[in-house]
Amino acid sequence: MAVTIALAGNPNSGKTTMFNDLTGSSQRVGNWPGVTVEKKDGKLKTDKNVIIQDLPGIYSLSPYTMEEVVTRNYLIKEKPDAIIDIVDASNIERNLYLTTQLTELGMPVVVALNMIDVVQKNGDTIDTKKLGKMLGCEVVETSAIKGTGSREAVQAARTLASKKAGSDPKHTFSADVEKSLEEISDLIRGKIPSDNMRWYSIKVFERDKEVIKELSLDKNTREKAEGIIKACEEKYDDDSESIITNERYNYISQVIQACVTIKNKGSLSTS
Ligand code: GDP
Ligand code: K
Ligand code: MG
Repeated sequence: MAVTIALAGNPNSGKTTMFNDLTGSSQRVGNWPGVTVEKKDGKLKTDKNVIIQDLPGIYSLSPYTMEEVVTRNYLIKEKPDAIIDIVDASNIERNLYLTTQLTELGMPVVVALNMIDVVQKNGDTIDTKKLGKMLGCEVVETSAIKGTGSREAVQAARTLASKKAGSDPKHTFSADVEKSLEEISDLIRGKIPSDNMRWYSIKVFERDKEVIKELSLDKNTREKAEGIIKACEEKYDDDSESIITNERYNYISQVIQACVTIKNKGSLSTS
C-alpha cells in the first residue's frame, strides 16, 4: 500500500532540499489545480511505495494567500498519511506558529527540526524531548543540507501513519475562548468529519471565509455562531482572529522558554 508523506513548512525552512535528498530524480513537477503554484511530488529513493509531496511554503494556515489555501485544501481534503513539518530550528519561534496549527489538524505530524547544524554551530540547545511533549507530536533533528536525520523523520512519519496516530496538541486557549469553541463545535457537529472538529471550530471562530463557504451553514446557524464570536470579542476587546493569534504567540513563547537555551543570550548579534 502506498503511503503519502507531505512536507510542510515556512518558506526557506529547507523543504526542497529535503525533498531532493529523499526523492532524487524521481520527481514530477506540475501546478496545483486552478492556480499557478508549483506542485511537486516524488518517490522515496529507498522505497517506491512512499510518495513525498512537497507543499508551498507558508507561515500560517490562514486563507489569505494562494499558497495557504492550496496547502490547507490538500491537507484537509486529500489527507496525506502523515505530515513532516519542516521547522527552521535557527528561527524556531517564528516557525512554531505554523506548527501549532498543523498539530490542530489531528493528523500524524513529525516536526523536523531542520538546520540543526546552524543551532549547534551557534552553541544553542533545544530540548527535543520536552518540545515533542509540549507540542504533542514527534520531533526529529535534521540537517537537510548534510543529509542527516531526514530518513529518521520519514521513518517516524511512516510509523505514525501505520498506527494512524494523530498529533495530540496539549495547548488550550484561555477558558473563555475554549468555551466559545465548544459552543461552535456543538453548532457544526454532524456537518464535518469529527477528527477535524477542532480545526473547523477554530476557523469558524476566526470567521475564516473559505471554511464558512465550505460548510454552507444556514442563516440561523450563522447567526448563532456570530453571537458566540461577538460575546467573546467583547470580553477581550479584540477581534476573534487576533485573539487566537495572540494566544498562539503567548503559548509559543512559553514553549521556547521551556525548551530552548541560547548560548549568548542578551548579547547583540554581530552578523
Ligand atoms: P524551502 O524554501 O523550504 O524549499 O527551502 P530550501 O530547501 O530552498 O532551503 C533554503 C536555504 O536553506 C537553501 O539555501 C538551503 O541550501 C539551505 N538549507 C536547507 N536545509 C539546511 C540545513 O539543514 N542546514 C543549513 N545550514 N542550510 C540548509
Ligand atoms: K526557497
Ligand atoms: Mg522550496
